[in-house]
Amino acid sequence: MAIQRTFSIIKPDATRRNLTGAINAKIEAAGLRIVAQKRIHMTPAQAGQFYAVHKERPFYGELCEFMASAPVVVQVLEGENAIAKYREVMGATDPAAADAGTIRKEFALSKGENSVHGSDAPETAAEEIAYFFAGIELVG
Ligand code: DAT
Ligand code: MG
Repeated sequence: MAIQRTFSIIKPDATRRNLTGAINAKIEAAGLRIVAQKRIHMTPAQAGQFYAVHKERPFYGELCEFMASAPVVVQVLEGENAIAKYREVMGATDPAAADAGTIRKEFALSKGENSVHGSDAPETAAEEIAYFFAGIELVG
Protein backbone atom coordinates (compact mmCIF):
# COMPACT_ATOMS: atom_id res chain seq x y z
CA MET A 1 0.00 0.00 0.00
CA ALA A 2 1.35 3.40 -0.97
CA ILE A 3 1.42 6.66 0.93
CA GLN A 4 -2.06 8.20 0.76
CA ARG A 5 -3.81 11.36 1.87
CA THR A 6 -7.19 11.48 3.55
CA PHE A 7 -9.46 14.29 4.68
CA SER A 8 -10.55 14.70 8.31
CA ILE A 9 -12.92 16.98 10.21
CA ILE A 10 -12.88 17.43 13.97
CA LYS A 11 -16.59 18.14 14.41
CA PRO A 12 -18.40 20.77 16.55
CA ASP A 13 -19.13 18.43 19.48
CA ALA A 14 -15.36 17.88 19.82
CA THR A 15 -14.15 21.47 19.29
CA ARG A 16 -16.74 22.64 21.88
CA ARG A 17 -15.23 20.29 24.45
CA ASN A 18 -11.60 21.30 23.65
CA LEU A 19 -10.79 17.85 22.27
CA THR A 20 -8.75 18.95 19.22
CA GLY A 21 -5.43 18.17 20.92
CA ALA A 22 -6.58 14.82 22.29
CA ILE A 23 -7.87 13.77 18.87
CA ASN A 24 -4.68 14.96 17.15
CA ALA A 25 -2.65 12.90 19.64
CA LYS A 26 -4.52 9.76 18.55
CA ILE A 27 -4.03 10.64 14.87
CA GLU A 28 -0.29 11.13 15.34
CA ALA A 29 0.10 8.05 17.55
CA ALA A 30 -1.34 6.01 14.67
CA GLY A 31 1.49 7.20 12.43
CA LEU A 32 -0.60 9.66 10.42
CA ARG A 33 0.99 13.06 9.72
CA ILE A 34 -1.19 16.20 9.81
CA VAL A 35 0.00 17.92 6.60
CA ALA A 36 -2.63 20.68 6.59
CA GLN A 37 -4.99 21.96 9.26
CA LYS A 38 -7.26 24.96 9.81
CA ARG A 39 -10.19 25.99 11.98
CA ILE A 40 -13.25 27.20 10.09
CA HIS A 41 -16.93 27.84 10.83
CA MET A 42 -19.13 26.49 8.02
CA THR A 43 -22.49 27.86 7.00
CA PRO A 44 -25.33 25.30 6.80
CA ALA A 45 -25.14 25.62 2.99
CA GLN A 46 -21.41 24.80 2.97
CA ALA A 47 -22.01 21.81 5.25
CA GLY A 48 -24.90 20.77 2.98
CA GLN A 49 -22.65 20.79 -0.07
CA PHE A 50 -19.98 18.79 1.76
CA TYR A 51 -22.54 16.16 2.84
CA ALA A 52 -24.60 16.28 -0.41
CA VAL A 53 -24.22 12.50 -0.81
CA HIS A 54 -26.51 12.13 2.23
CA LYS A 55 -29.20 14.61 1.11
CA GLU A 56 -31.95 12.00 0.82
CA ARG A 57 -31.32 10.61 4.30
CA PRO A 58 -33.70 11.56 7.14
CA PHE A 59 -30.93 13.06 9.30
CA TYR A 60 -29.54 15.36 6.56
CA GLY A 61 -31.05 18.63 7.86
CA GLU A 62 -29.96 17.91 11.42
CA LEU A 63 -26.48 16.92 10.19
CA CYS A 64 -26.00 20.21 8.27
CA GLU A 65 -27.22 22.31 11.23
CA PHE A 66 -24.89 20.42 13.56
CA MET A 67 -21.85 20.83 11.30
CA ALA A 68 -22.52 24.59 11.14
CA SER A 69 -23.25 24.94 14.88
CA ALA A 70 -19.66 25.73 15.94
CA PRO A 71 -16.15 25.85 14.46
CA VAL A 72 -14.60 22.68 13.10
CA VAL A 73 -10.98 21.75 12.37
CA VAL A 74 -10.42 20.51 8.81
CA GLN A 75 -7.28 18.48 8.17
CA VAL A 76 -5.35 16.54 5.59
CA LEU A 77 -3.69 13.41 6.98
CA GLU A 78 -0.91 11.57 5.19
CA GLY A 79 0.57 8.12 5.70
CA GLU A 80 0.72 4.51 4.65
CA ASN A 81 -2.82 3.37 3.79
CA ALA A 82 -4.11 6.61 5.37
CA ILE A 83 -7.76 6.31 4.29
CA ALA A 84 -8.40 2.89 5.86
CA LYS A 85 -6.05 3.56 8.77
CA TYR A 86 -7.91 6.74 9.78
CA ARG A 87 -11.28 4.93 9.51
CA GLU A 88 -9.84 2.41 12.01
CA VAL A 89 -8.61 5.14 14.36
CA MET A 90 -12.04 6.84 14.15
CA GLY A 91 -14.12 3.75 14.93
CA ALA A 92 -17.68 2.95 13.85
CA THR A 93 -20.18 5.75 13.05
CA ASP A 94 -22.22 4.83 16.15
CA PRO A 95 -19.95 5.18 19.21
CA ALA A 96 -21.86 2.36 20.91
CA ALA A 97 -20.57 0.04 18.17
CA ALA A 98 -17.01 1.46 18.05
CA ASP A 99 -14.00 -0.55 19.20
CA ALA A 100 -12.21 0.33 22.44
CA GLY A 101 -9.48 2.94 22.02
CA THR A 102 -11.00 4.55 18.93
CA ILE A 103 -11.74 8.29 18.79
CA ARG A 104 -15.49 7.74 18.57
CA LYS A 105 -15.55 5.22 21.42
CA GLU A 106 -13.69 7.63 23.69
CA PHE A 107 -15.18 10.95 22.67
CA ALA A 108 -18.34 10.72 20.53
CA LEU A 109 -21.68 11.64 22.10
CA SER A 110 -24.05 9.91 19.66
CA LYS A 111 -24.40 8.63 16.08
CA GLY A 112 -24.84 12.21 14.88
CA GLU A 113 -22.44 14.03 17.23
CA ASN A 114 -19.60 11.61 16.60
CA SER A 115 -16.55 13.89 16.86
CA VAL A 116 -14.80 13.17 13.54
CA HIS A 117 -15.24 12.70 9.81
CA GLY A 118 -12.87 10.70 7.62
CA SER A 119 -12.97 10.06 3.87
CA ASP A 120 -14.13 6.61 2.79
CA ALA A 121 -12.27 6.15 -0.55
CA PRO A 122 -9.49 7.70 -2.67
CA GLU A 123 -11.99 9.55 -4.91
CA THR A 124 -13.90 11.11 -2.01
CA ALA A 125 -10.62 11.97 -0.23
CA ALA A 126 -9.41 13.90 -3.29
CA GLU A 127 -12.75 15.73 -3.68
CA GLU A 128 -13.03 16.60 0.01
CA ILE A 129 -9.43 17.88 0.22
CA ALA A 130 -10.02 20.06 -2.86
CA TYR A 131 -13.26 21.44 -1.35
CA PHE A 132 -11.47 22.83 1.71
CA PHE A 133 -7.80 23.34 0.77
CA ALA A 134 -5.79 25.00 -1.99
CA GLY A 135 -2.77 23.03 -3.22
CA ILE A 136 -0.41 25.62 -1.73
CA GLU A 137 -1.73 24.82 1.77
CA LEU A 138 -0.63 21.17 1.62
CA VAL A 139 2.86 21.08 3.04
CA GLY A 140 3.56 17.34 3.28
P1 DAT B 1 -19.27 8.06 8.69
O1 DAT B 1 -19.11 9.44 9.25
O2 DAT B 1 -18.85 7.00 9.68
O3 DAT B 1 -18.60 7.89 7.35
P2 DAT B 1 -21.81 8.15 7.23
O4 DAT B 1 -21.00 8.61 6.06
O5 DAT B 1 -22.74 7.00 7.05
O6 DAT B 1 -20.84 7.81 8.48
O7 DAT B 1 -22.70 9.36 7.77
C1 DAT B 1 -22.18 10.68 7.78
C2 DAT B 1 -22.55 11.33 9.10
O8 DAT B 1 -23.97 11.45 9.18
C3 DAT B 1 -22.16 10.54 10.36
O9 DAT B 1 -20.81 10.73 10.73
C4 DAT B 1 -23.11 11.10 11.36
C5 DAT B 1 -24.37 11.29 10.54
N1 DAT B 1 -25.25 10.12 10.65
C6 DAT B 1 -25.10 8.92 10.03
N2 DAT B 1 -26.07 8.06 10.37
C7 DAT B 1 -26.87 8.74 11.24
C8 DAT B 1 -28.05 8.42 11.97
N3 DAT B 1 -28.64 7.22 11.86
N4 DAT B 1 -28.59 9.38 12.77
C9 DAT B 1 -28.02 10.59 12.87
N5 DAT B 1 -26.91 10.97 12.22
C10 DAT B 1 -26.34 10.06 11.43
MG1 MG C 1 -19.00 8.77 5.53
